[in-house]
Amino acid sequence: MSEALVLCSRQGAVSTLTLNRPSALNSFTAELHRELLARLDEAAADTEVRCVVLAGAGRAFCAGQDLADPMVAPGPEGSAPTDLGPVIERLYKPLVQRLRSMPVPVVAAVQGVAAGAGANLALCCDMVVAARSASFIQAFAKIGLIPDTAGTWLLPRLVGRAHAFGLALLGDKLSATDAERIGLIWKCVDDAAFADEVASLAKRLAAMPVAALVATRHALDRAQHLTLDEALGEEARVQSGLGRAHDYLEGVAAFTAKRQPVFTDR
Ligand code: T3D
Repeated sequence: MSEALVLCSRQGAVSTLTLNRPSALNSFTAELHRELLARLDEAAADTEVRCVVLAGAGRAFCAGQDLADPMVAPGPEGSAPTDLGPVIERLYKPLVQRLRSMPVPVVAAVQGVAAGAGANLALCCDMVVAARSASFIQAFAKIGLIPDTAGTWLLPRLVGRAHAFGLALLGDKLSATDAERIGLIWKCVDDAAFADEVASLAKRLAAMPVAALVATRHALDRAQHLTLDEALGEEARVQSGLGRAHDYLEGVAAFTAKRQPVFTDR
């Protein structure tokens, strides 16, 4: 039997999903898309899961779209051009939407190269931790495309217009150290410390009030389009709901009693 395209493992409340096409640097085929979406759906539906880690097997995180896949590969000269629009609509868009609507925090654990849609897949996650030897490439311009998988939306928000343009137009390899320096990712850690760092971050997030963390994701994203007054109104609205939830009561009770809180909302 062939190996699964997405490996799943569980450590306590942390579910780790590992892209598993190492011979093609975990590049995306339609099958890999389907498997990843299904595994994310399962993690979202499993109330015991409180954090998801997304990783890649072998020497890459993900090299983006598999350019050899007949679904996207240009045909011989003279043949009808391939329409990439439906591929984006049918596969990449739902994947981004799934990631951004996960009911738990999602951590990208980037080892090796993250290129094209693979880079932006990582950037779609709530936090990105990269090994020092990892790198990020907005490879799209090199093959005549624009940054997809939310790249146009994420890049200027993460690093500002100047860096977004530099990364997207040139498509150069950005080291993990520089990715951390310009604010593209949360943290770059030495290779030897990488596994422990990811595991402890994921465990820490899983023990936090994850419903509030997810509400924070949505509030930060929404606020990008709002005036200050609108954002203040949104904060009041969201806080109103969270203030009635178990985790707030538990957090305050634990603080008052000087004990560790046990958060359960999701
Ligand atoms: O097309 C659409 O549907 C639109 C959607 C687009 C989304 C996108 O992601 S577009 C961008 C696609 N990705 C790329 O353009 C990246 C292409 N890959 C590279 O530039 C390099 O492979 C890397 C910089 C990622 C790594 O370089 P290196 O030197 O470490 O490895 P390599 O030797 O180039 O690659 C190793 C193998 O993986 C090699 O296969 P082989 O020769 O050993 O049989 C290579 O062909 C394969 N590989 C790497 N990336 C892809 C790939 N095979 C298919 N698709 C890939 N994207």
